[in-house]
Amino acid sequence: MAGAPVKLGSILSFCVVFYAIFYRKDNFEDGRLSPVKEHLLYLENENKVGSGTHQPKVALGYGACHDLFVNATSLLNPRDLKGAPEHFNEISSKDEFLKSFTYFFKHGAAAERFMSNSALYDELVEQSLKLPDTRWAIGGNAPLMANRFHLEGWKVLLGAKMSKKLKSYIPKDIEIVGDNGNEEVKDDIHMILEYRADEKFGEYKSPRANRYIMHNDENNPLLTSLEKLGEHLITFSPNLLVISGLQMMDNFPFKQGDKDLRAERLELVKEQILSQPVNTLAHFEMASYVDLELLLHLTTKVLPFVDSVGMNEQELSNLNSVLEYGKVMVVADSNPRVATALDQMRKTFQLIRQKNTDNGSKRKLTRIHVHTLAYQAILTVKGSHWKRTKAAAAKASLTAHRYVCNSKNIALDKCKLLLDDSFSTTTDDNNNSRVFFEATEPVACWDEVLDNDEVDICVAPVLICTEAQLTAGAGDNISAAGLVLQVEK
Ligand SMILES: *[C@@H]1O[C@H](CO)[C@@H](O)[C@H](O)[C@H]1NC(C)=O
Ligand SMILES: *[C@@H]1O[C@H](CO)[C@@H](O)[C@H](O)[C@H]1NC(C)=O
Ligand SMILES: *[C@@H]1O[C@H](CO)[C@@H](O)[C@H](O)[C@H]1NC(C)=O
Ligand SMILES: CC(=O)N[C@H]1CO[C@H](CO)[C@@H](O)[C@@H]1O
Repeated sequence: MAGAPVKLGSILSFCVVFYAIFYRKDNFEDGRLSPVKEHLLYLENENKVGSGTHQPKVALGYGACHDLFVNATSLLNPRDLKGAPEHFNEISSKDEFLKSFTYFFKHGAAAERFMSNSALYDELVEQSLKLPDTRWAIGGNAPLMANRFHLEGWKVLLGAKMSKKLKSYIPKDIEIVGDNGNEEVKDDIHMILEYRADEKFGEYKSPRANRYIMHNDENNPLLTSLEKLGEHLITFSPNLLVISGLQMMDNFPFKQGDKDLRAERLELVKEQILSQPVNTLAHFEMASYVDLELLLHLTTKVLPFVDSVGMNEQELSNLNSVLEYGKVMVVADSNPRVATALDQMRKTFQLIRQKNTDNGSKRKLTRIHVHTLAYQAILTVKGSHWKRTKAAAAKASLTAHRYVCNSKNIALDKCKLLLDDSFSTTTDDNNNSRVFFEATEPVACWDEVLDNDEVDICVAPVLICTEAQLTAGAGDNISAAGLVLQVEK
């Protein structure tokens, strides 16, 4: 659950590098950059929340991990590869590990795999620690989002079982619940095996920079902090509950005979959401899932019961595909047209709304946030609890830039816009509705009727950072930044 790698990391890093190379030259010629920046900042400044007595409260689950960033080609020796690269759902031996790694390396594709062989896993961690460039960081969607809410002045409750050491990465004001206080906790470690574009591994060459993530989690797949979080929710009484980290259950060997532990745990997630009064808004943070059974569980146990969903373009295509066709979509267009993403958002909205009805849910989906390299799109139902959609889209956009450039200031010579001067709002050939993108009014918002409700859709361009410093954790920062302005205490 390396936060980012799971999320938009890989695609983003590739694209950012790509655009950095190809679009540097005409940066300065884009007269839109300066007014776009000024107006996005204006929207952000005009809409501050989370100070003084108006401090809103957020509770986040589940889990945390210690990310170990490792140079993949330094750790592994291509001569150990016996046979052709191959893909496995889970890894149990060094042989499989090398084949699996090489398979994704030669495609430059992001992957996240569970390693069932703990002894081998520990050995690899030990070897990694001997390499000079290996570094630690805190990982997991819940802690990364928690930090962002805290930074924005919220009161934060985090459900995660973590060691004292890992807790030291989290600001003191954030209340962490998950263990019973005196137990010795062993953190789940995620190995983030990084490689650059054009690196060589034996006879193979990576077409682009990416990372292969491996985990051997014990706590995260079981959502071990769920019960403790539940106890604290009663008195904490959050304005917003964020459900994330469920992708750690992907491909985890849960079944023992007829018993399906995963379905049981997810049933408890559902109950946790239902235990909250309806004026506590519930948000589900999507992630990169490949296990169809798990995805189908999400469509019956989580999605019908939340008010909001956040995701990147890959996750949107996958979710849409699962809801519409019952099929996983492993890779999608990494830079979709606005019209395509909006159509998928509409479809996803309607399909989840149908589930709200079928399952007699007290909550209805009223918000979808999709973040892509080029733009942020937020759909909210008018008259729902979600406020300031326009400013939220602007803030998410600024956060995307700041995160990737690793700088609070936005330098125009490091910015690039990918949106054209206008875009279609739908791919429907019979409908030529277009939105004109004005540099002095960069966040375009309009109304539509969907599922008999009036919705407000806002699209903000991203000032894409052309000099990428960081990509890990971007999705978590962006999603949290979008939520920050939308909840009224
Ligand atoms: C890994 O190490 C090799 C050899 O030092 C270097 O060329 C490569 O750039 C490193 N890769 C990453 C992702 O740091
Ligand atoms: C939700 O609705 C679907 C389809 O009608 C049904 O199969 C499923 O059992 C329901 N789940 C719950 C938790 O009510
Ligand atoms: C065209 O699409 C927009 C959504 O972008 C919708 O609001 C509008 O009703 C559509 N018009 C027609 C004629 O279908
Ligand atoms: C640029 C940016 O917004 N980065 C923030 C992402 O979130 C972490 C907290 O998780 C902050 O420390 C970063 O400053």
